[in-house]
Amino acid sequence: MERTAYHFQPPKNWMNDPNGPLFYKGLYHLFYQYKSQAVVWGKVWGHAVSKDLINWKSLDFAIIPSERYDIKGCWSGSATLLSREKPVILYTGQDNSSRQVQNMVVPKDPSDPDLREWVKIPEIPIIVPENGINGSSFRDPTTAWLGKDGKWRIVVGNKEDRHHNGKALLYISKDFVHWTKKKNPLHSSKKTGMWECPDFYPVAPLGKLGLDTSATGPEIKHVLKVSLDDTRFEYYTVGTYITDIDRYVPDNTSADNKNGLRYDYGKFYGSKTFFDNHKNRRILWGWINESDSVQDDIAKGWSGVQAIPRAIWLDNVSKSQLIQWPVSELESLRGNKIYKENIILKGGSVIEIEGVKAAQVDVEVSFELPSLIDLEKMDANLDAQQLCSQDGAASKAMVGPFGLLVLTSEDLAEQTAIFFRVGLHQHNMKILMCSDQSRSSLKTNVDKTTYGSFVTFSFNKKDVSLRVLVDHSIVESFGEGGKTCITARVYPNLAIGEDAHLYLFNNGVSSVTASKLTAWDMGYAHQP
Ligand code: DQQ
Repeated sequence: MERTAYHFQPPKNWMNDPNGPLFYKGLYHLFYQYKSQAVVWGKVWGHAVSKDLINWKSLDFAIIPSERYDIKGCWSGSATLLSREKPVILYTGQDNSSRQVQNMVVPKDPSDPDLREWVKIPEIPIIVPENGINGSSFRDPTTAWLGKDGKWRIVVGNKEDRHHNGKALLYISKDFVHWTKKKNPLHSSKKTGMWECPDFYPVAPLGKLGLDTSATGPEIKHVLKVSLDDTRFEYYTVGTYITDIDRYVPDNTSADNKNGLRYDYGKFYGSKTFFDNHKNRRILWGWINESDSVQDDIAKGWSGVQAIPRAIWLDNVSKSQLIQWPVSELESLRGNKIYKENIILKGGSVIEIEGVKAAQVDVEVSFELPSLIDLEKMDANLDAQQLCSQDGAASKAMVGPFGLLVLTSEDLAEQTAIFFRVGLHQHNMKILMCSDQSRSSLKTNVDKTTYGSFVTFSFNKKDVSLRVLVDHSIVESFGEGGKTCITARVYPNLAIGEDAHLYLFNNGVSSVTASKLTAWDMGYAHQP
C-alpha cells in the first residue's frame, strides 16, 4: 500500500491521537501519540512543526516515558497558552502501577519557535485519581480556560464504574500547578462509558471565525465533544456553559449519547481542536486509523494518519450543529484542474471524469436535484448507517443513489462510492449521505463497513454539494459544505496509481445533473 501524499503521516510505525496542537511564534505545532518501535500502540509524544498546517518538519520526541509517573506511557493531552510567551502542556502519564495521572511539561527555551525541548516540572504528578476515581479511567486533560475569577479550569475524561456513566471531571487552579477537583463534573451522561479525549470550547453565533478557549458571553455557545471508548466514535453537543456554577448544559437539539451528532461518521477518533490565534479560527485535528489487519500494518510498516486539519464553526442558521471544512492552505497543493458543467446523469449511468490523477485528487461537485415526487419510503426503524448499508451504492431508489466512484478500477470491480439518496424517513424528506466501502478492495481481510448519516438540508435549495479528498488509501468526504463528514480507509488492489479512475454515477430512477464539477490533481506535502 502506497503511503499518503498529503496527509500528516510519520515515516514509519504507529501513530494515534493528535495531541497539544497550538500556534506559537509563527509556527503550528502538532504532537501525536507515537510508538517509535512498532506499528501497534502509541506511547511517546511525536512532534512536528509547520508554517501552513500542510507541510511539516519533524522534530525530536517532545515527551517520553522516563519517571515513575509516566514510565508506562505518555498518553494524550493538550497545550494551553498561559500568555503569549508561556505555552504549557498537560498530558496523562501511565505510572509504574498502571494508574493514570496528569502531568505537566514546560518548554526549556520559550524563545525557540520550534519548542524542541520540554521539561517535566518537579511537582509532577499534578493530579492523581483520588476519592473513588478509577485510575484506569482518568485521562486526556483538555486545553485550560480562564474563569472570571482568574482561575484556570480543565476537564479530565472519566468513567464512573458502577453506572457506566461518562464524565468530564472539572479541575480548577490558581497557579496551573496545584489543582482542586470541583464537586460536580462539568458534565456527565448516563451509560456512555469512558469519555476519552474530551474537548470543550466556545463557538461564535455568527460567522466562521473561532474564539479563544476562555471566551464567554451571552451570545456564545459551547461545544462538548467526547470520544466514546464504547463505540470508538466521537460525539458532540452544542449547549450553554453556565459559568456561575461551572456546569455545561447541552441544548436539547441532539442526543447526548451514542445517538448524538458526530464530527465524522467514518474513521475519525481521539480528535482535538485548538484556537489558531494567527488566523482567528478553530481547527480540528483527528486520527484516522487503519481498516486493514495488524499483519498488513506490519508488512507496510506504518499505521495511522491524521485527517486534513479542518476549520470548524457553528452552523449560523440552525445553531445546533457544527460545520467543518479543510483548511484553505490545502489548496496550495492543487495542481492541474478540470472543470465541467451540466453533466446529465440518467438512471443507471456511470460517466468517467478524465484528466486528473484519481488516486490523489480533490473533487468538488454540485448535484441538481430532480423533482422530488414518488420518493422512496426509507425504513423508519433503520438509522442512516443501516440505510446506507442496505445494498449500498447498488440500491435503486427514485432519487439516488448518485454521487462519485473514487479509487475505482477500469472494470468497476473495485470502487468506493460516496453518494446521496433522497427519501422519506419517519415522514420527513431526508437526504442520506453514504460512503460505501463494500467493494473498495479485492482483499478480504479488511474492514469494509459502510458509513452514513442524514445531511441537514433545506429543500427550497436545488443543489446538494459534495467534496472528496482522495489520497491513496484515504477518502475524506464533506457533504453540503461540511455539514456531514465521512472519512474512510480503503486498500484497493487494482485501483492504484495510474490505474485508479474517477466516475460520476447515478443508480436511481430519476435523472440527476452534476451542475458543476471541479477536480484538481493534488501534489505532495512535506511529510514530518
Ligand atoms: N489514546 C490515548 C489515550 C486516549 C486514547 C493513548 C484515545 O490517552 O484515551 O494512546 O485514542
